[in-house]
Amino acid sequence: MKDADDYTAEDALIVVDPQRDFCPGGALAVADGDSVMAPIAALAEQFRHVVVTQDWHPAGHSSFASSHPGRRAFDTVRMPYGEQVLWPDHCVQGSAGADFHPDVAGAVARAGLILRKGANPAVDSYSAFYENDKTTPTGLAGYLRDKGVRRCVLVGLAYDFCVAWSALDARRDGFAALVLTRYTRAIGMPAPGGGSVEVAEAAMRAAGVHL
Ligand code: VGL
Ligand code: ZN
Repeated sequence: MKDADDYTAEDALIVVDPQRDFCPGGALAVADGDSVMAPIAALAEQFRHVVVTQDWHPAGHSSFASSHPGRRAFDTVRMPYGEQVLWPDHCVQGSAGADFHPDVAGAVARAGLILRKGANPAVDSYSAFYENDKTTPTGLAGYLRDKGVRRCVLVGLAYDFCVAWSALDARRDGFAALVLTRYTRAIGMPAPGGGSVEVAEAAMRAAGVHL
């Protein structure tokens, strides 16, 4: 594990979606997700650059199973931009579930940028860098480059979706990427031939993400 002195001004801590809806009691709860919040807040004190992302969907978002009659949460559908998992309604703009978990407040306070994503009703956005069409940038890469950042250190929720996709896109945009798995928790969708954690980890390793 890394010591404090290992982080430099060329590192950015990217705190992915540390929101109530991804914690126990929330709409898309990740088991044990709340347990990483206070540790992330402490970790953030070691970084010059902190970015916090916030999943921020309009009501009726196309990633919600409720927007697809006859479909259920965790089904997969074909969207114009590719395969999309359908989720329970979550992180609706302005809702209590979209708020940051109170235990991560210290990291939010240190953030130079709070990046909201998933606001386009027609396209989901797991990654902090690109919408799920893998084409529409959020602007994060430019922000980080302007700050002189060369490495993204990623933590938060959920490991197998928004953290993994963000790490992959960090690599795609030319950043080194380190996921501190102790500060993440996974949704963990089972699937024949490899669940979401296995798929995400294989992709991250292939892309040169350090775990
Ligand atoms: C996430 C599913 C839907 C995440 C966000 O933060 O990993 N997962 N929206
Ligand atoms: Zn979402």
